Amino acid sequence: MIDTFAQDVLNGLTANNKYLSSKYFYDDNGSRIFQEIMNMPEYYPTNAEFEILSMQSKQIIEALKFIGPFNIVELGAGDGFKTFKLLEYLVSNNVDFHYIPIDISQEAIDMLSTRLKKKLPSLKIHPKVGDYFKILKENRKSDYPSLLLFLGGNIGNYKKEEAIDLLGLIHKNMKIGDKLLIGVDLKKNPIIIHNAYYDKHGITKRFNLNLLLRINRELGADFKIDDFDFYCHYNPITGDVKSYIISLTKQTVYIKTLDKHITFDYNELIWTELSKKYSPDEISNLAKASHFKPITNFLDCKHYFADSLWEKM
Ligand code: AVI
Repeated sequence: MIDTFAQDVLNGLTANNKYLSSKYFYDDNGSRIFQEIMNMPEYYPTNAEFEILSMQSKQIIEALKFIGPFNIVELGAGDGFKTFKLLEYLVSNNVDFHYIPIDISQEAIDMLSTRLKKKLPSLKIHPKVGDYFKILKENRKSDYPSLLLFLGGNIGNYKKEEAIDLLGLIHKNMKIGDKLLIGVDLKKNPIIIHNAYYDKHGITKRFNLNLLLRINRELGADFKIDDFDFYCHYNPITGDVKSYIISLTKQTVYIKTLDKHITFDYNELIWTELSKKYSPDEISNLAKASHFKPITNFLDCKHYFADSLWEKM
């Protein structure tokens, strides 16, 4: 029996057009490289979303129209860096709410809780580690309405049908009247997007090639990293940033766990990631396709990024 990672690698590398899923980027090393990406000046989503949550907390909370206490449930809370300003605003205005950060990483949740308890001692925090949907299902039983946070623009990493499936699942696990605040990267000057993903420092290249190192380590493969390169391309019409690993030579790689030889042609591509950008109209359509009612978009001053507020009807 091989595990899901091994099976997905086998399916992807034996397909006619090779692919690997970007969800496998985030091993410990990959998560560290992603932190480096978020700290690059060219990677605008981090600052843009931080600005929205820092400057428009009041407007966001007013738009919820919740009467009385409520829950804030954050999917994939991570280090909680973005959410801090929103929480700080609520605590300093004595708003009655409970914060329920969810993450798959125990380490991330522990760090977040320790930090928040220190910085916002009166915050009512109930951290959870594990499956989003199980925890959301539990949360449905709460007497209070909920604001779900799905920040960072992660929805852009899903193809249309996958995004609708995921949002549909989130919708199913919400109560009528609950709200979802979802981070979505916007279509904009293509050069800005190009520079954020095809970065001159080569950090995004390292992020992609780390996936081959992970396959070497976890599945006993013998990828020679120097024989591969990285390419990415933004299509301003569709809004798709597509990232690829390129094989620089005709070569064969052996994957021990799969007992499989994979051959690569000269310049053959492995598609690794989709980072989709949306227009405001496309955001509304995505909300409706997943059975939500779009309420409003909160944008940063440069209109690079949106935190879009939706309601479960
Ligand atoms: C996690 N996700 C929203 C990032 C993005 O922008 O698609 C991952 C990433 N890939 C390359 N740079 C950042």
